[in-house]
Amino acid sequence: MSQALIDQARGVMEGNDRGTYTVPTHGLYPFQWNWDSALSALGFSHFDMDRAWVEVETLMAHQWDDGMVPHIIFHEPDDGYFPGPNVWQTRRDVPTTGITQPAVAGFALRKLYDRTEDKAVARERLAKLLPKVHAWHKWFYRDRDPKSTGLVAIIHPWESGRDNSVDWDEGLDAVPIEGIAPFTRRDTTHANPDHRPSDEQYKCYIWLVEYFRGLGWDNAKLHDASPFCLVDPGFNGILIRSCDDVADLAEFLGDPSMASEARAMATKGRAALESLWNPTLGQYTCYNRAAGHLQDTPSIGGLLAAIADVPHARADALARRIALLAERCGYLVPSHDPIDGAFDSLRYWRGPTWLIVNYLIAEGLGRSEQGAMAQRILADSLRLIEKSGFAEYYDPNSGEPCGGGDFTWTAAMVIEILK
Ligand code: 9WN
Repeated sequence: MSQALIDQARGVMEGNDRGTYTVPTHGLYPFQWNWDSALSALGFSHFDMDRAWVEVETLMAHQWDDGMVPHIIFHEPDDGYFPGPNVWQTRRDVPTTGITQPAVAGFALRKLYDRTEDKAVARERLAKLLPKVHAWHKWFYRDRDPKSTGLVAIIHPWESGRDNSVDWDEGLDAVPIEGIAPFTRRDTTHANPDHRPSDEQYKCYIWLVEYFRGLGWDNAKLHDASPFCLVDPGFNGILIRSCDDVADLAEFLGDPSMASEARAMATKGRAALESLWNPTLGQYTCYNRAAGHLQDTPSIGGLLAAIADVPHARADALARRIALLAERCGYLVPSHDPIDGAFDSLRYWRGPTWLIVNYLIAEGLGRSEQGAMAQRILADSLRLIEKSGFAEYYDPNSGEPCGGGDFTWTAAMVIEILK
């Protein structure tokens, strides 16, 4: 059974392989996405190590001069996706968006390095990639944490990778939608509109893009100028873990100065993460930096922080919180607490279960003495695959497949879990 699933997963990945990068799924997402690529590299690493490195190399080749790594790289023209390059107008030779996505690349590189048998080859590839990933991390702490709190903010919901999470509702209330150019969504022609963000949310997304574009995509200005400025525990957790992984890798490469810089960023971030602990919910929650308060939204972002090697007492509490969620749905981990009024079992990041987040949470819990819960999450993930195939995400009650089909990172996670 496992081998059959691995073979199928490999087929999905190969179907979305464009040679030097993968698309998340043909049709709905015809370009290279940042955190999709880093996670897909993990899948490749089990059957084609060279291709795994190439995936991350292609991503990092499109880093901006200031260190930012964009969230989409528009390698080939394709008008099947909105908003395309003509909306972003970032003026790059190969067009990209002007915002970023979760910093998974450092975490992925650590695994690629460990798994590459010929360490001379691994070191050679790493020597070129690691300074780029480190520069990205430094960019985060410079331009997305200008007051040096230890926690970075996102300025657009798309940066989080959890586009329409309930976490962003309050922040989006501060985004005016007047004056945007009329547009036609393309996502709803590929996927069921009931599974996608609402039109109102799309207007906010586009308003922010047009606003940042008007500021010339100058990252030195965007954080303070944005009406949407949210500190997400999951996003920060991934960055903290990647900084630690970069520190380890820099030690392997014999670069003590990079190692100590990266370690210092991780240590400061991990200490600051504590300020996002929400004792009422027993999980981390988002801090609305624009409004100046900790939110109470019970979303998966606060569980995803488990990836950051959090204190054992916190990991234990997160495992207990997930056990509670298990009583409220059929398949862990729902992206929003099913007993909260805003939960929607079908609508994207407002309830459905996603394999990539499951994997990242389980990976973190497994390192924090919560192996039993990690195994339970992975077992639920495989039950979903067996029931509903390689979907973009799943209804956490029925296990029904949602969004796009034949999804690259879902397939990559299956290989990662089963190998
Ligand atoms: C916007 C590609 C991406 C993922 C995100 C997911 C979704 C895009 C969209 O698809 O976002 O970036 O248009 O819906 O939310 O996590 O990287 O798979």
